[in-house]
Amino acid sequence: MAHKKTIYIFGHTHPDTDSICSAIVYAHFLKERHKHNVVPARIGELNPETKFVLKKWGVKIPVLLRDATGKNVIIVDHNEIDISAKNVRHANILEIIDHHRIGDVETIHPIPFENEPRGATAAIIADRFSWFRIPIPRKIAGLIVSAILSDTVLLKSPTTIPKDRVLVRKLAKIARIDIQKYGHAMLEAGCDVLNHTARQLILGDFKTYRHGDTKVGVGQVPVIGFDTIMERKEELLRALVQYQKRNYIATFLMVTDVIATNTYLFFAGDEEKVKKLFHKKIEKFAGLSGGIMYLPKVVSRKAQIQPKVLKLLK
Ligand SMILES: [Mn+2]
Repeated sequence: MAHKKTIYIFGHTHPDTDSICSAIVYAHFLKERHKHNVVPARIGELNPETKFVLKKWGVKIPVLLRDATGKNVIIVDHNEIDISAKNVRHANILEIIDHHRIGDVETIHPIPFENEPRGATAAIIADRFSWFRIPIPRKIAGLIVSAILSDTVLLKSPTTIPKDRVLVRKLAKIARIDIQKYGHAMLEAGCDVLNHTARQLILGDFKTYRHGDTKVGVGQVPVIGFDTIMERKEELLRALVQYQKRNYIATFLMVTDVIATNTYLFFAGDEEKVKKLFHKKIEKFAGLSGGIMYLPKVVSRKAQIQPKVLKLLK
């Protein structure tokens, strides 16, 4: 048999659990479909939550893809150049599976491009196992459940659809885990605020949205209880204001209590414009632009923050 060129499967930069698990799970699926030249990859360092997940299920950390030039690739969990691999424009994109808004990845040839508003990309991939009647082993079930619970914050995010809930219940049985117990342990592993600088907390899970030359950025830090992190609120806001100076019209940081599902939204940028988007009281600090707003029942960047923030780009 002729040697086939390796196909790298990867999610977005600052990879989260869905990006990493989707790559691993889809590689497993393709191998079951007799495509053996696929390799799950990542384009950044793992966060503590994802490390917990891979350890729990005994799965190797995907290889780091530093540059996509000339590579055959499958893109999961994103379809925007800005958050994709270095030189993805010069890669040969074979397929895209995603649950985010349609972005700006372009291809020369038509390719399979599946985009569905689901709780996680891993949920879309899980459906394929059913269509092709490919059994889902315990480990793969564990990874899919982890990805969905992570992206939907234990199924509480408004991005969760009924199909996702059914899927998680089914797969949790195969994985032999209690959804709540496992989910809490996983989120807790991701809430490591003590060992990070303010800048690391802001950039650990940070997304940039662009329209021409203007850009806004939104980071998110998951916490369990606000006490520890809010002791550092002024330090966090200062770092956010500093980061805005990199030509962002505004930068945001969601500090989200993943159990209580409430968010403190930090922002740096035009206060009047931000005020109009959220209509909330703003806490200010002497000598610091920007401020902090409390947003009860807000957990999802994609569903609850991004649509508002994107208005700043128009
Ligand atoms: Mn995702």
